[in-house]
Amino acid sequence: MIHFLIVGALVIVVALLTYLGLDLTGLADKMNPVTASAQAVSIDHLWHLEVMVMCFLFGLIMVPLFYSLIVFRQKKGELKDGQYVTGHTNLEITWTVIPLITVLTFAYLGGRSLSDINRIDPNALVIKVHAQQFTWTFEYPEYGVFTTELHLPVNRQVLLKMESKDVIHSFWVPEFRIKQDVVPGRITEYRITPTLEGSYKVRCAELCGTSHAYMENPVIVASADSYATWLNDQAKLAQESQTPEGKGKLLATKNGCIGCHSVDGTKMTGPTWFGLYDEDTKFADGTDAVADDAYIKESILDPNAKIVAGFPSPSIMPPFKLTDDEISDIIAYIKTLK
Ligand code: HEC
Ligand SMILES: [Cu+2]
Repeated sequence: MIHFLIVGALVIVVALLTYLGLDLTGLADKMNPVTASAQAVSIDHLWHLEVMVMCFLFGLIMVPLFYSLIVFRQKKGELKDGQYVTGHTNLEITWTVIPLITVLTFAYLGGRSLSDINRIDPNALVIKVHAQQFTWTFEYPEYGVFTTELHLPVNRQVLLKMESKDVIHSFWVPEFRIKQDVVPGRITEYRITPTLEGSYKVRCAELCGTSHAYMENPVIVASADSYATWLNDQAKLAQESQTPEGKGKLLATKNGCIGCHSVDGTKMTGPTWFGLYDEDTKFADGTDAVADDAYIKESILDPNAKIVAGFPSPSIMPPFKLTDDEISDIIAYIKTLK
């Protein structure tokens, strides 16, 4: 009996120490990035509870193990077999019922948290998300706006309707906690209520090809006012973009080109478009060519025809099926970038 009391006390002490240790080192819950959505709150809460239960289970397993190793060690000269114990109905009932209750409790808490997360706000803002190897494009349907940055107003539920152009991707903003697959051929939904202004990143969380690791775009959560201003500006820009250059810019955004190509000289997954037109381009095989209309057209329709020096072969860029008109609009836009 005395052994049970000692082990019981030690289990509690070890569980508490484990929890304190995890908490001090920040592993208990601080290891998650900041909590930036309403949905994250109940996930964090559940996580915290689970860590506590895990600390207790850790103690419950480790303490009897080490206690037995030390206290019930075979003494010198002791050759007899250990006492043979068999069947203890009460004990068996206990260790069946307690875990059952624990698991059912967590199933209930998990279900409750899931329904919290899926709570539907009929006034949710709808934004379409297009995923493709290897970038994200966001569409604000009522405004005809396409961007490669996701802008969201704070404290308002947003419903993302997500589609993939090619393979399975996964939409993940760690600060929002929730993760959702984006599957070709169907629309998946993702509801989020951002609660903290700031800039985050959406990352693809489903290995989707060679440049999967670079599939990340900015997510900007702003006050309702500055979100509205931004959206109006974008809508105005979209309206004004009826010129070939303007249409080209829109096409470059819609197709995700500017997710890989910068327009100001910054290095991204692909070569910058800044100063590209009419300049000499060097290729991986040592040859070179002037970036004229024909070359740019070929680069779009068949990226593997010529690989720009310093970029991996085969090309990371997927071939795009664009019409001649669309291509000449994009070229008109590229021409303006110098
Ligand atoms: C997934 C990233 C990615 C996307 C999306 C992408 N590209 Fe590219 N692009 C690249 C890479 C990497 C290269 C360099 C390798 C090569 O030559 O194929 C490149 C090369 C090019 C070149 C040749 C550039 C030069 O410096 O000579 C042009 C032109 C081009 N892309 C146009 C486009 C257009 C237009 C779109 C959208 C319709 C687009 N790209 C979408 C990654 C991308
Ligand atoms: Cu992906």
